[in-house]
Amino acid sequence: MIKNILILNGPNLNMLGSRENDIYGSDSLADIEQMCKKKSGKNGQAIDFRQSNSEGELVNWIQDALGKFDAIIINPAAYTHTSIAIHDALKAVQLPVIEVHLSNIYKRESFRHSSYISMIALGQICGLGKTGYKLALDALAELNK
Ligand code: CA2
Repeated sequence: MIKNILILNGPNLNMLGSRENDIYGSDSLADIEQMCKKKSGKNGQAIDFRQSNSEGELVNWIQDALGKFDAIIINPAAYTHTSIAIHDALKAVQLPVIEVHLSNIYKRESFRHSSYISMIALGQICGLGKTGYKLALDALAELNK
């Protein structure tokens, strides 16, 4: 059963809602956390929602997830396109992973078109704004059925 879910957010996502609203929407990360709390409650899931600007901290959190969480939803932000360390950590813990992006990374600059995460993820959701987080929680709930 996938019940306990770690939701990780990468660098600069703490600035959501304060600028670049045309790309990322007007909600703050706290708003998205509240939305995830509501959705996970309805789904019978428990979430731990975190953000870090530090690659090492994200790697530590992924390593620590083993034995504490059943799945990981991650928006690695810019580390999506650069981080072999996050790729390796996610691969090592062997938990189901869903990758989420607020924007459609394939409609943007070419350096955003590749992801080190998607090859180890169950799936990737991008371009649907904050709804992507809800869909990821629903997808994990469906896996229990
Ligand atoms: O679309 C996404 O969710 C991204 O993961 C967001 C990252 C970007 O590097 C990825 O290519 C796609 C950037 C997050 C930065 O968030 C900001 C929010 C407000 C103001 C400035 C940056």
